[in-house]
Amino acid sequence: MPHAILLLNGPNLNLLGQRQPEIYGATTLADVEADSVEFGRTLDLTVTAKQSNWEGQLVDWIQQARQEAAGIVINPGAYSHTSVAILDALNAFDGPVIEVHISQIHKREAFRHHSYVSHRADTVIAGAGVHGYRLALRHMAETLA
Ligand code: DHK
Repeated sequence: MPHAILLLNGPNLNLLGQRQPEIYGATTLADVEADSVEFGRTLDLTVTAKQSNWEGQLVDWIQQARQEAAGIVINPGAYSHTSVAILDALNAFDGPVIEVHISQIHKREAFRHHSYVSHRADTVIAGAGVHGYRLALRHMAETLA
């Protein structure tokens, strides 16, 4: 039985490929999402990909995942550094949580060094570019095996 995985991307990640490509790369979110679904299939994971710029929408989807997903891969974008609400929602989720940052946040501005989501995440991947999503899915598959 494939495991259902929720892949969540937060604010401004809809602009992947257009926004600061020197930091976030040239790949679009549509490409990342399609690749994650495909790659997930090879790992026996059914990946559902969602993106929102709205904190409350992300909280709603994380709450929904309590019934619908075995694990969550999340790039919370800037909400990593601000959102106790997203942390609280993730704390109400029982399965594995993997936090992905495309950039190496610890090499960047000091305000990006702290992530509220990291207080809950079982695994944190930063600085691997969009390949970080594949790394997360591979690790998720091993964790759930
Ligand atoms: C994406 C963002 O939008 C930033 O606000 C974070 C993260 C870093 C990333 O590297 O994917 O600080």
